[in-house]
Amino acid sequence: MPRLYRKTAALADEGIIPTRQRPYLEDEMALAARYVFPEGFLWGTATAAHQVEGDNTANQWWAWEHAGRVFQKQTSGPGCGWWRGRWKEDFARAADAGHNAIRFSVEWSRIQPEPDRWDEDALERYRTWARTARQMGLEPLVTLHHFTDPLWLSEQGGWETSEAVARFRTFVERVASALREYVRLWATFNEPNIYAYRGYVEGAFPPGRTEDLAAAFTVLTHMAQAHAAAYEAIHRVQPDAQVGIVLHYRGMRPARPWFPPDRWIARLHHRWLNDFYYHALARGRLIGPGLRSQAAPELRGTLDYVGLNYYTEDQVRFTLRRSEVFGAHGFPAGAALSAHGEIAHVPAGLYRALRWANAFRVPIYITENGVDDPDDRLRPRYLLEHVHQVWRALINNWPVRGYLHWSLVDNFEWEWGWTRHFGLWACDPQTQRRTARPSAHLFAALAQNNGFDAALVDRYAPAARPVLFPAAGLDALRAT
Ligand code: IFM
Repeated sequence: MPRLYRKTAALADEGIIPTRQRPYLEDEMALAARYVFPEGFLWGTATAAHQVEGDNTANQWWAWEHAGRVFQKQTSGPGCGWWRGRWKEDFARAADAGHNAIRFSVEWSRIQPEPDRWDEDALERYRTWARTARQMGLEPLVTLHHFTDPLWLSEQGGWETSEAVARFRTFVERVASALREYVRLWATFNEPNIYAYRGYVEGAFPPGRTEDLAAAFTVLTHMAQAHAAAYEAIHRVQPDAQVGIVLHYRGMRPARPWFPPDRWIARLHHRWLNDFYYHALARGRLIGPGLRSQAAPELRGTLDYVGLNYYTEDQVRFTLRRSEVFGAHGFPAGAALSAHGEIAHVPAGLYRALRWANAFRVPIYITENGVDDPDDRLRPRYLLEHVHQVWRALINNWPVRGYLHWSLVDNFEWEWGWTRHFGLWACDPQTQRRTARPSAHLFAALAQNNGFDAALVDRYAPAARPVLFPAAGLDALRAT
């Protein structure tokens, strides 16, 4: 192979340039090149009930907010007005923009406001949402648990008690029976690892406990068992359903790879935060805080797909601080950051996350990916460069079936209230006014063209051009 091609081949292997464009080294050829996604690929956005519906008065988050536990004592209030009817205009926004999927969650505390009371009207309303989504050409992906629990469940001890498993199963069976006509893709839990970590180790989520690793692992275990029970319950009422779980994957790399304590703690945090559900659902083993595991064969294989939420990647440095569980997390030097510095732009981390997800040996959906960015300063580039990583995974034949951006509209961001802005559309909670950000148009073009070319990159994120279509870089290579 000539030297130039050897180098471009190396770039292609790195995923820096698309393999099939290897021979096209000229700038004008880059303009003709396109990243193409498979037919039927799902493009859409993700939301969660408590973050958009508003007026969710019967769950533990509402109580937590009203106890003043959210930043600036903010509350979710009327949310984005979905329960008061705005869901429909937002679904229409997505459909008009050419999306073909939408992820939303159902609120357990609305459907079962008390242990022995079911609200059929609430169920009927979710049925309408799912049916309307379908009629609008949006494939609904419905999450059954997204961080909120009915207050009565929390008062009974929540997910620390094994009774929650059977309770959840009953709830899921009811929802699946009501919505099965319109919903094919179900997600049992959203980010159970974050629910357990924030609620029992960090303390930012209810019940606000800190450093209680034992409780966190109990919760993770019950949620894994509840997932398996829900998997079985849904398949019983809807044999052709696709039932998955949504996992938050946070890449963890040693800050100083040459320093063994950094390698050790990065690995430990990876296993705690990322690997629990891999062991449970792909291998049928439950791990505990000491990483000893016990067999749980009933969990194995209870997964038709895996939902992957990826935002950023961490560098972990060993510390003696117990409050950080001996690992201080930071970001790679020089990485662009989200508005409040909580998300670093590390698109290659999504590729690594997908490699990890591929080990489950089931189809993969990106169920969330996005950035807090009110001015849309970083989002267009973030979006394109992450979608590029999905394409890299696809050319390896990893079975990625869709990409759902977080989120459709700005919404209530848990401990940060209304101060974070993840929407393709801005949403002012006071006026309920929606405003499309440039990224809304960019994402519409991605969805409508089922891919993208250099012209789209130049229009929305010229800074990403050298990464995605590195013609100038190749000119430089040619000169060597
Ligand atoms: O808003 C959250 C969502 O509820 C779960 N995943 C991460 C998002 C952004 O922080």
